[in-house]
Amino acid sequence: MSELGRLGPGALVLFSLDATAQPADSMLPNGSFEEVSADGLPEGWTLTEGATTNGRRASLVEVRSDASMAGQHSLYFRGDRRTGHWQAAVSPPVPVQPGELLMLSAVVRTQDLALERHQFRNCGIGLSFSDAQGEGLLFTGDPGGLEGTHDWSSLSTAATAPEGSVHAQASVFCSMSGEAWFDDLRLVRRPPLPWRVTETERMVFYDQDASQLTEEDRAKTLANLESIEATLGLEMTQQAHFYHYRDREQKTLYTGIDGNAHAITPDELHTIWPVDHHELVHLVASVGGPAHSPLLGEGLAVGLGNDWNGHPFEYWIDQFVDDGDLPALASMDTRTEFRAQPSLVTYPVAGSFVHFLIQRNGMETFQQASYQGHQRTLDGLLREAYGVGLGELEREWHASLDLSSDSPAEAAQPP
Ligand SMILES: [Ca+2]
Repeated sequence: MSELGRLGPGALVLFSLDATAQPADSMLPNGSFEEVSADGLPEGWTLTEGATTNGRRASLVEVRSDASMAGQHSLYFRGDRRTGHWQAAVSPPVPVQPGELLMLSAVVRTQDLALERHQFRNCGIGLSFSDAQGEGLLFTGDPGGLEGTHDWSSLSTAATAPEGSVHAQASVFCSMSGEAWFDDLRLVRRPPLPWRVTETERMVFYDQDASQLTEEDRAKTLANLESIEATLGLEMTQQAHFYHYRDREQKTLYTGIDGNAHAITPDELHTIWPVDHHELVHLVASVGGPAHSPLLGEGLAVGLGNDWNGHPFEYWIDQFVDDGDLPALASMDTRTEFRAQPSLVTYPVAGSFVHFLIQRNGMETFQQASYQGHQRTLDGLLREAYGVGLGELEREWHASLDLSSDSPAEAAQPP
């Protein structure tokens, strides 16, 4: 699965995923934005500056009735390349107890959302906790930020109220060009999972009676951490936190993120597998900087594993070629494009291509490409690091796999 970043000033944070859980009883006042104040804002909510970029205008935030998922209204955001002050809407404070697990969910639809100039890839929801003095203790969120136009999609995030928490607040923000409508924000409590904690020098493992990790499992993961660090020439300075879930359903319910495993940079991984390699690659790689290209980022996490779902990459590539659905790499450039295709195809393809890149010029050149500025295309990233573009490298990659010169890359289109 993917890498997500915690929200923070200037953080590059990735996408939303469909959460299956739809809680019934929300603690959040006016989370559907049906009560509107005289100034066109949701009753009880306030606006604050969520981010600043170069530009003079403030983004537009108002309750609208041209689209809604629940009731008649939604909360609308609009900005463009001239916007410099990106407004966030913050809910009234909700009383919480330390140790409570809270999950925030919402839906969002977008129109022509795009990341321009120095904007931040955020168009989602946040959950913050504060103490009795109103000091912030924790901020987490689902950054959303899917580029393009999307119908109503789920956002969700979960967090345990830290020690000293008195209040939680939900926020909605968008710091990208385009339009976004948010609706149906819900905040619900969940009973905390009965974690058993095993602390080692490098990692802290969390499991439950229903999801026991063995000593051997932990040892394998720790050995993976060391070997990944050696391969990447990077070292995690803080302990990594390894959360092990009973199954995918439990993981989705408690993290708000569907999928078998995911990493949250800089130091968390959540998984249903007893031993991890893939997510640790994301965490260690993030020490060097954020991976701007999903193809390179996921490709590295898969590529260092040397196989995919029990078979070498060649096995999968051969199958895609036989089936005529080996995608052109250019069709996997942006996160939206990457995610629009089945992960059973994108992951082994990315893994194989990155494996080839590392064989070709070594890890340092690959990392140079990975950590370039986020405004560039994959072709631009590669050109700067390798001196040749995506097309040429793709041809060489095909040749290295003994694919015929009339490979289907030109013809293949994303589904
Ligand atoms: Ca509504």
